[in-house]
Amino acid sequence: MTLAYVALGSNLEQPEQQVRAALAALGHLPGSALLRHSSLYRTAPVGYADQPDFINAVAALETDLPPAALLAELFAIEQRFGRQRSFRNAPRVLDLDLLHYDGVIMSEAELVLPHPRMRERAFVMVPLAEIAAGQDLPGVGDVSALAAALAGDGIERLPEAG
Ligand code: PH2
Ligand code: MG
Ligand code: MG
Repeated sequence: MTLAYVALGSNLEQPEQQVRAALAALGHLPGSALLRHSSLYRTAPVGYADQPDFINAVAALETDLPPAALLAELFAIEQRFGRQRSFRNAPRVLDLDLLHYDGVIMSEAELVLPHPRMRERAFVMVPLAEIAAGQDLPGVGDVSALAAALAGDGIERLPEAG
């Protein structure tokens, strides 16, 4: 079994519900178990600004699936949720990004691990620090320190219930 971290994001069609439903879907992946997930966060769009705020979260999975198979399962969930691909950083019903897969470092057209932009993104690192506090992830660094350096960067934690 391998520990993998997945980022969730949505900014269309009731994003909070999309993210909660996607967390449930991650819990049903074959050969995998959802170990824990962060709170949900409301975050300002990064990259392409003229779009609604996002809801973001990060999940920790334990999985038997190799990275490419896990990625294919994540794409399949995005498809089921009605993801349309138009332009880079366009608004979306659901985005599932494989952030980190144990210590695997790879750079292929379909998949780069760890996720190449995760260290700069508060909407990834702050939720990740909630579930991986104090960890030094290979290829990433000290999660809590990286998150602390970015915290407050257009992100707000949502209350637990609802
Ligand atoms: N995802 C992007 C680009 N910009 N901004 C926020 N706040 N949240 C995201 O999930 C996000 C983004 C590309 O996937
Ligand atoms: Mg993404
Ligand atoms: Mg993606």
